[in-house]
Amino acid sequence: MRGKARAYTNIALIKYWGKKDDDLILPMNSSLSLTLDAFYTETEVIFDEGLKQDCFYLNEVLQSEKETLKLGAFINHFRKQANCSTHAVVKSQNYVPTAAGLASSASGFAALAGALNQALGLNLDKKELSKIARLGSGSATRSIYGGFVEWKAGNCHDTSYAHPMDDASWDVGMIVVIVNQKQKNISSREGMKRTVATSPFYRGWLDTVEEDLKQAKVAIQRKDFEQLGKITESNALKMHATMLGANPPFCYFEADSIKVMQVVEELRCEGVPCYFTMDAGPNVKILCRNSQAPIIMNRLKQMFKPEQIILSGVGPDLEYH
Ligand code: 2P0
Repeated sequence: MRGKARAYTNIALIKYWGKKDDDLILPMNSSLSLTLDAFYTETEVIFDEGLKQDCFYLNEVLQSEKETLKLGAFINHFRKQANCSTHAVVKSQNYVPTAAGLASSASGFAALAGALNQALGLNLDKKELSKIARLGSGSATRSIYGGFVEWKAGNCHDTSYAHPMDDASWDVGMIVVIVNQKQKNISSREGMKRTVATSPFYRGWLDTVEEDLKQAKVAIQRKDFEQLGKITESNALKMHATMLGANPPFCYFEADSIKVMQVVEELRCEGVPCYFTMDAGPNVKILCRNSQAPIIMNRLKQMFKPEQIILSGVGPDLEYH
C-alpha cells in the first residue's frame, strides 16, 4: 500500500485557456507543451488502516484541513477504482530551484496520480493516469509524458487526455526568467473563467487556436525550430490579449517581462533563434536551442541576477521510484 512517483512540469507552447466543464476540467481547446527536466515533484503515498483521516505534507509542512480535503477528493478517484476506503499519508516535495515562483500543480497532480496508482496496485496505463491527473489540474494532464505532448480537448472524461508527440531530442531547451516570485493576484483558474465569461476577444482565440496547434505540430514533425518558435510566441501573446478584453480586465505582464521580450527580439535580430512564452504570471520562458542557451543567458545576465535565470532541458515521462 505504498507508492512513490516523480513527474516533471511542463510549459505550454499552444496554451490551454478556458474550460467547457469546470468539474471535469474539460478544456475549450487542445494544447501542446514541452516537459522540462529542471522542475519536478516527487510524491510518496502510504495507505494505512490505522489512520482516521488523510494527511498531507508539502515540502515537509503539514497542510491545512482545506488543502487536505481537496487532496482527499482527488485520492477518492483512485479509492473508488480500487474499492478501498483506507486513509493515506501523502508526502510531496517540489523540486523547483529556490524562489523560482513557478506553479507546481502540473507536476504535483501528475506525481500524485502515479504514486496512488502504484500504492493501490491499480496498474493504470499512462492514458488513464493522464485523464485522472486532469481532474486535479488541467496542465497535469500533460505532465504524465516527456518531450512534446499534446492534450486533446475531447468532450467527456474519456476523450480528454494527453499523448506524447515527439521526444524533443533535437537541440531544444527552455530558459526560465524569474521576473517576480510573488504569488499571483489572479489564479489561472479564476483568470480563464473570467476571460471565457466576459472577453469579446475570447471568440478570436477559439477561432484560431486549433489552426495554431496544427501549425505547431507540423513544425515539430519537420523539426522546424523557427516555425515552432514563431507560433509559440504569437499564441502566447494572443492568449494574453484575451485577458485585456475581460471585465474587469487583468494583465500578467510586468515591466521586466517586457524587457525580457525585447531582449529575445534583439537576439533574434542578431541571428540567435529564440522565442518567448508566458503563462498566468510575470515570468518569461524562452524556447531556445540548447546549444545557444549560453549566448542568451549571458545577455540576460546583464539585466538580471544569475539566480533569476534557469536553463532547463527536456523532461521525461512520469517515473516510478
Ligand atoms: C497552460 N495554463 O496551458 C495554461 C496557459 C496557464 C496559462 O494550464 O484550473 O493550473 O487547474 O485546470 O492547469 C495553468 O492552469 O488550471 C495552465 P486548472 P492550471 O499551461
